Amino acid sequence: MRITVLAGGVGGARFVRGVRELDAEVSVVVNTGDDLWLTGLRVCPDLDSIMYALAGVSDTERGWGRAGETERISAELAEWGLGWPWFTLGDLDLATHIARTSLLREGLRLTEVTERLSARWPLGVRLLPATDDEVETHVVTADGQDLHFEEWWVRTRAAAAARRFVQRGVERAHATPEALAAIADADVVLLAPSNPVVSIGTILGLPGIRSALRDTEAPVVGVSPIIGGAVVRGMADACLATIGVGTDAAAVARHYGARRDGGLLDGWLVDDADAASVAGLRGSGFAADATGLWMTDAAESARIARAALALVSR
Ligand code: FO1
Repeated sequence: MRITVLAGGVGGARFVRGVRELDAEVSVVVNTGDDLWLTGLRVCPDLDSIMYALAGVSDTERGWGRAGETERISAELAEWGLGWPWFTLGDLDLATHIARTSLLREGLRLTEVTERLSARWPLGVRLLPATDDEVETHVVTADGQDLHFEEWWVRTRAAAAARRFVQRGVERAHATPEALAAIADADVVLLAPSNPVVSIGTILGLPGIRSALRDTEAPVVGVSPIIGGAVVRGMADACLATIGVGTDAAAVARHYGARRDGGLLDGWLVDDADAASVAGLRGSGFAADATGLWMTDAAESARIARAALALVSR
C-alpha cells in the first residue's frame, strides 16, 4: 500500500513516526513555508524536524533541533551581531544547514538535497518538500508589521495578532513533480494533525496541490489538530482566528471541505472529546469517527493512522 502524508513540522513528525509503523510505502509531502536564509545558510525547520525525529536524533523535549546540542557557533555569531539570537541554531543543526546550502549551491533542487541528507539514516519514509521554490510565509500583523513567520512565531510568540498570512512568491512557484506524483499515485492520502493554516494550508496554497488532491483516486483523510476545542501544541488557534475558523475539530474539517462538495476530505478523525461532532460530520459528507488522538508515542500514532485508514477502507 502507498500512503502519502501532508505534514508540517512538530505535529507532523509525531504523526509520521506512527504512519511509518504501518506496512506501507510512505511519502511525506512537507511544508517549506517556514524556511529561511539565516547567516547565509538555508534553514528548513519542518523538513529537519521530521528528518531528525525519524532518525531518532531529535531533541524530543523541544520537538525541533538535535539532541545533545551545543551552541558554540551561534554564540560566536552573536558576538558579531549576526543571526537571530532568539532563534537557537545548535552546532549539529548548523551542520545540516551547511550541508544543505552547499548542495543547493552545487545546483541540486531542494528535493534532491533532502533525499541526500535523509539518506544518512534509515528513515523508513521518503521526505518530499512540497516545492523546490522559495515560498516563505510572512505574517502581516494587525499593527502593520510584516514578519517572517519564524520571527512572528518565535521572537514575538505571536503577540501581535496576524491580520493575514502571505506566501511570498507563491505566484511564481510550483509544487514539485515528486510531490504531485506522490499524491496521484497514493492508495491513501493523509493530512497530518499539523497547523491547518501555516503548515497544511501553505502546502495546499502551492499551485498544483489542490488539483492533485481533487484528481487522485486515493481517498483523502485528515486527523484533527484540535482536541476538545484546544490546540495540542503551538498556536494553531491564533492562526485559525486570522482566517475566521473556529478552534474546533469539526470547524477545521468544514474549512478543508467535504470532497463530495468540491472540498478536500473524504474522511476526518476527531478525538473522543469531540465525538459529539461525528454525526454532524457524517451528515455533511465526511466519513467521520472518534478515537484518542494524543500521540504519546509511536505506537499510539500508528493506532491513530490505522484508525484514519479504517475510515475509508470500508
Ligand atoms: N522554535 C522555538 O520556539 N524557538 C527556537 O529558538 C527555535 C529554533 C529553531 C531552529 C531550527 C529549527 O528547525 C526550528 C526551530 N524552532 C524554534 C522551531 C520552529 O519554530 C518550528 O519548528 C516550526 O517552524 C513551526 O512548526
